[in-house]
Amino acid sequence: MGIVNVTPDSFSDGGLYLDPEAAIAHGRELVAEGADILDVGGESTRPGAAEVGAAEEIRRVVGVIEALTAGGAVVSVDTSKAEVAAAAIDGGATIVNDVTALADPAMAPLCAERGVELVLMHMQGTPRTMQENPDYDEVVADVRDFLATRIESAVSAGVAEERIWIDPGIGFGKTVEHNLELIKRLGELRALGRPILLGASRKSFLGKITGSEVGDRIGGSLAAALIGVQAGADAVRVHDVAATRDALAVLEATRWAGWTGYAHIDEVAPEAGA
Ligand code: HH2
Repeated sequence: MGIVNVTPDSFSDGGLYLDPEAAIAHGRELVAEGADILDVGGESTRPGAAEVGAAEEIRRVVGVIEALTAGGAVVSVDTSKAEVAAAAIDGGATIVNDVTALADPAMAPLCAERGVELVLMHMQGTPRTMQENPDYDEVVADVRDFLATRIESAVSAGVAEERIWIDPGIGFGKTVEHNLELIKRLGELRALGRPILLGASRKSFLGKITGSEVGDRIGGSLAAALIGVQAGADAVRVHDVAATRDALAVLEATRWAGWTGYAHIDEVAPEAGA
């Protein structure tokens, strides 16, 4: 999942793609790099970010979504407002990525009615306050229990269970330790029976570990994506699609190394110069 932030203030690429033409070009580039899904958002959720009204969020994302879906891209809309999600679905989005996991009571009924996929993400607190004092009894169990209740709410509002994704919400009300624990033990969330999305790309916990500034966290981001997929993530939400694709291709190839079950193994010629 490639990130298209149509915002002035996102933590890593704020302002770069606020112009719709720039956002559309960026989305197309990410598809060319191998993104299966584009996650288009019009409101930053970084700690302390300004809230945006629905009308402004719609103005930022809908034209971009229309252009990208017209070109064949699969688009998710990164919003917590049902009004924005509805306009995005009209524009062609088929996935709603809700970082508040249904804080808006109209969100689940909308997703049920429109038959779209729904990502439920864990957050402690709100973007304005979430990093003040994150606190858990046991972070993995607490996140799992929260997601279980939100899956139940979505299903009872009529969302088909097979359309639901879950996400531990790396960086949303979590210390460095909490983030690391969640990535390392991501597989425990599989008990909920839903596919897992992981978003660690360029986040500040990586900078705290490596000392790298936000634009220079690709190494840390790739490591987090690989560890996350090894631990059980089904999809990763990233800024650097081409590099992530390459890293995951090596992981995938390594998983299959030595397997002799190919039907036509004899036809696989040794690679020249390998
Ligand atoms: N992280 C961000 C935004 N949306 N959605 C999901 N499902 N999971 C995430 O981890 C996630 C998300 C924050 O990253 P970004 O979009 O790069 O920044 P900003 O919120 O400042 O726009």
